[in-house]
Amino acid sequence: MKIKKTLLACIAFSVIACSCGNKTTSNAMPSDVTVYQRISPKFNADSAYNFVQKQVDFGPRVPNTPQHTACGDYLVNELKTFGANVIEQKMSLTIYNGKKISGRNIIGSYGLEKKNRILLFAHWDTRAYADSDSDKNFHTPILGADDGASGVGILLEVARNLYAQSPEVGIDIIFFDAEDYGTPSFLENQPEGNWWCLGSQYWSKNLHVKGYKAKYGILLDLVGGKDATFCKEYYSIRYADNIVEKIWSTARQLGYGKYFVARDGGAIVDDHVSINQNTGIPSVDIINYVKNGQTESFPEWHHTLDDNMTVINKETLEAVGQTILEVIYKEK
Ligand code: AHN
Ligand code: ZN
Repeated sequence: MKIKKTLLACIAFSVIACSCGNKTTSNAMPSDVTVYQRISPKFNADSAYNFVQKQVDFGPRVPNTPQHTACGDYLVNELKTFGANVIEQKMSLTIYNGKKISGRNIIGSYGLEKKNRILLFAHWDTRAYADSDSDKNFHTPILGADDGASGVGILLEVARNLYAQSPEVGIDIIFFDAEDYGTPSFLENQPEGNWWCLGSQYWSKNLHVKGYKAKYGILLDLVGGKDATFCKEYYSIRYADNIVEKIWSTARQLGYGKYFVARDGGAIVDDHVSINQNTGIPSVDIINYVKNGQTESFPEWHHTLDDNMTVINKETLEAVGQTILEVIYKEK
């Protein structure tokens, strides 16, 4: 018994000794671990969740429907309530089948006098087709709680914080329209062309302010789902490698490394692509899209009728929202 105890003590001592390295301190607890001090205001995930719920309560937000118009008006109003300077960019867009839809990009700006600016964006429309659901639901529009509303909800909560406390840089928040009107997968003849991300394509060629420039841009897409994983998306690394590192290392310091993993993701044609290609604003996509060896996948509710409030998770909203706040309040 005595021997056993001595042996255990020896093992315990050597573990402690090892963990202290060659430092001369004899503390059992490592005393040189510095805890990261957040400088941004606390992100309120309950409030962000309510902003997601409010959008979903309108029903699907498919262009050319009354629900879409009503939600757009609501978003303009919220941004104005939170002190943003709001510009609505209305446009006519041609979709994959040659039909025309009316689109509206909603732009809220803070600190207009500031030269140093950061662009934050998400899409506010939802998909007209549940084309990843069972075939009887292919033509039913989706609620897009995660696909659409989550990114906008987080950015509305960011806007509420910007109103309460100004960061050093100027911020532009854009809610892009018609991201999700891409060619349905059930169509046998897939037309040539870039039919996703129509609102951001339009903006990238028709900036709301002549000569608009930002240091960088961050896109939030599918950022509210339970057990979300954000890999380092291909175009984001290609065009904005240092911004990817900035965001992922900030997330890790804040304790959100479980969500922001240090792995390369697949390539996603999303709202950041035309912005990277046409405006020269290096932009990153934070998106729940996982690459595992040869297989790449969206979450299982993506483009199905299951993309409703039951998949939305407050911890995920907090991980993304707090990371964004920290990144922008650190910026000079
Ligand atoms: C592709 O599916 C290649 N791009 C669309 C990205 C997307 C759709 N994000 C949300 N909905
Ligand atoms: Zn989508």
